[in-house]
Amino acid sequence: HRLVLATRNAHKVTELRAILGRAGISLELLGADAFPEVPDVRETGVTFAENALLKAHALARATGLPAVADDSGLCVDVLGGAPGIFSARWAGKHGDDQANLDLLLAQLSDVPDEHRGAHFACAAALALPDGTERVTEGRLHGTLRRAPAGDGGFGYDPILQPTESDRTCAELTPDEKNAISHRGLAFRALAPLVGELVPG
Ligand code: ITT
Repeated sequence: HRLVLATRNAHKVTELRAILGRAGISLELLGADAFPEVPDVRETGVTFAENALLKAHALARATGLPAVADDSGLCVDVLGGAPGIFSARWAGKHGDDQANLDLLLAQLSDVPDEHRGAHFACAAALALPDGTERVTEGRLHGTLRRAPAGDGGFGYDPILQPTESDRTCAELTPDEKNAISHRGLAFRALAPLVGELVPG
């Protein structure tokens, strides 16, 4: 299956190689960086699914190849679901994980433990050059710590402790995280659709 991956986030590339590789479909994943001429997509959607589809369609159109994309983020209960689709630029600068995490912790400093529920959400999109599209979603529920812990993963991983775990996502091994993560769930659901729609 020759498939291009519409992301400029190296952490996503690493996780998706592992997740899709294990899903029984071998995929040739080429990052969007392999196509420097393809402009960045403006993420104008109001949902994870819309933004994932925007990214996948743009790369499929530009390359003539089937494309997959991930749009994801952290949704905090007490903030009504924010940062949500704005997770990558919560503190202003796109992709500044440390600043985003520091700002969120500061915003939640007065929130008591029993109200620190949150979840990661991921939409996985597949787009073909002819316009065919599929999208699947996954969530990982947990609670937010008061201080970061762990060196693994990326983004908000050091503060999200999955329900029924005593560690943060950043303290899980990559395999442990992928087994339960929003991204693992979304892309394992997408894998059979890739198998149906993309020639092997
Ligand atoms: P692309 O659009 O190029 O794929 P991006 O990093 O801009 O890369 P998003 O717009 O989907 O991707 O934003 C995702 C943000 O949500 C990311 O920067 C993290 O802050 C957060 N996030 C998503 N998945 C996460 C995970 O598994 N662990 C921790 N934080 C995550």
